[in-house]
Amino acid sequence: MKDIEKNLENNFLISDEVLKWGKPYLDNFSRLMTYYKCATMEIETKFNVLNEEFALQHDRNPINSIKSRIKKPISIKEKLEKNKYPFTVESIEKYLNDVAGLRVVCSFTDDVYMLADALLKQDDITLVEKKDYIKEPKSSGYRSLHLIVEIPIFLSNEKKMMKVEIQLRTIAMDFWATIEHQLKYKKNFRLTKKMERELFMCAQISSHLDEKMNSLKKIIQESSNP
Ligand code: 0O2
Repeated sequence: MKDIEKNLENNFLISDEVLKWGKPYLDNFSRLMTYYKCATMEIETKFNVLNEEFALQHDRNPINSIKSRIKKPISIKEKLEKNKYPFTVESIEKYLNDVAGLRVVCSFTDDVYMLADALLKQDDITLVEKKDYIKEPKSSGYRSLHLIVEIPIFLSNEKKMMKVEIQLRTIAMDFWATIEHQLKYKKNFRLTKKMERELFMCAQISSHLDEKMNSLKKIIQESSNP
């Protein structure tokens, strides 16, 4: 029990409501979070394999970095409550798609699509939802390719299907999203309309940069493999 409480506290959930759940329920919560962690590990391995294989064939790595995270209990609670669902282990599994999240940062826009296609072709992966914010950026200017996939994890006595959200983006998209997030969520400060417009323009500049880099890569590729 102590371990679970400590684990929850480490995740910044200071909520009597959750501690009131009692040991069996807390155990279920902890077990579910572990399953999500296992699912992100499976997907991360798949991307690492694709990265290695591509490097063998093309002499460069398409993946710059991979980060994974399990949503904090406090964020899980807020998201469920925002959507009027009860904060229970059952609701988490049923209604949330982004408890397990993976961010794959690539060198070029072409790599984003190549990796997404290669992953989705694998026969243990099921696509649940795809949002292409590269082709259709958000009104903020945000660009990334989002996939919600389902993947099996194999436990000692059962196979469990788990959902994972994957965000694929280029270094330029990641730079913009990271800085924009930092600026937007600064305490006691609200961005003005002018600042939002400027951030949108920065997103367009980063998009232009991606296009330039992508076409340079194509020219170099074609001249080295005529
Ligand atoms: P965290 O901690 O990154 O997970 P939903 O997830 O269904 O509630 P929505 O809008 O349908 O909401 O999901 P969507 O559009 O797929 O985007 C969710 C995630 O994309 C966000 O996660 C961010 O990581 C990222 N994102 C979306 N829009 C923006 C944006 O304008 N700027 C930045 N920097 N990131 C964005 P969370 O839930 O915010 O948190």
